[in-house]
Amino acid sequence: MSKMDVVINRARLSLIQGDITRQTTDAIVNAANSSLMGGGGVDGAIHRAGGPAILEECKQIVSNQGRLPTGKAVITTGGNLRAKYVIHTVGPVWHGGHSGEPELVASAYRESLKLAVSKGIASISFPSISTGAYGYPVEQAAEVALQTVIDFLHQETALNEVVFVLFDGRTHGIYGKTLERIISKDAPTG
Ligand code: AR6
Repeated sequence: MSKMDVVINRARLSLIQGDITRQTTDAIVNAANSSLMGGGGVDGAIHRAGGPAILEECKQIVSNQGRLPTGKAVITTGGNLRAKYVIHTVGPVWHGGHSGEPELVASAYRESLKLAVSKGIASISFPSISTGAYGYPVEQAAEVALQTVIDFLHQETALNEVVFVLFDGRTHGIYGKTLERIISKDAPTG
């Protein structure tokens, strides 16, 4: 199964395996770090594909408001990307799960979604925040990520599409199983 689609309230929620820099949603989300100066993983890929305009805007943001705290989000142009905007957020580093990691990763998704809605963005793609260099176990991150997006879509109807773009097959598989479990649990019975 390479693509999974469900409808949540007014929006479509999809899981695909792929490269987020190639997505055509209005915005893509970057799993950045607080410096906003780029890095490895998806952050490196987005800056490479999007070109220098993104880093220029990130520098401006940091000079105006300082480093971006974990769980917060800011927006820049998409530069050369097909997406018009990049929303940069910072997930938590995994320290075993008792240092507020679930709340912080939920906040990273929620703040990104709120910022998108405030900018009139209708479609958005997310990577699996924190599960690469930051070491968050994928099973636990998938649960929080999907539940946070689903809860948001139940309350907010301005978005019409949310896509999770999972880079590797293992991560894609875990998100798929997790979404199936959440959907079947939420389904009306009787
Ligand atoms: N498209 C989609 N997902 C990707 C891509 C891509 N092109 N490339 C990697 N991934 P990570 P984090 C996946 O490490 O854990 C950076 O250096 C990757 O396989 O990018 O939040 C930042 O500057 C994994 O599943 O982000 C920070 O310092 C997921 O994206 C730090 O890493 C997240 O992995 C942030 O760490």
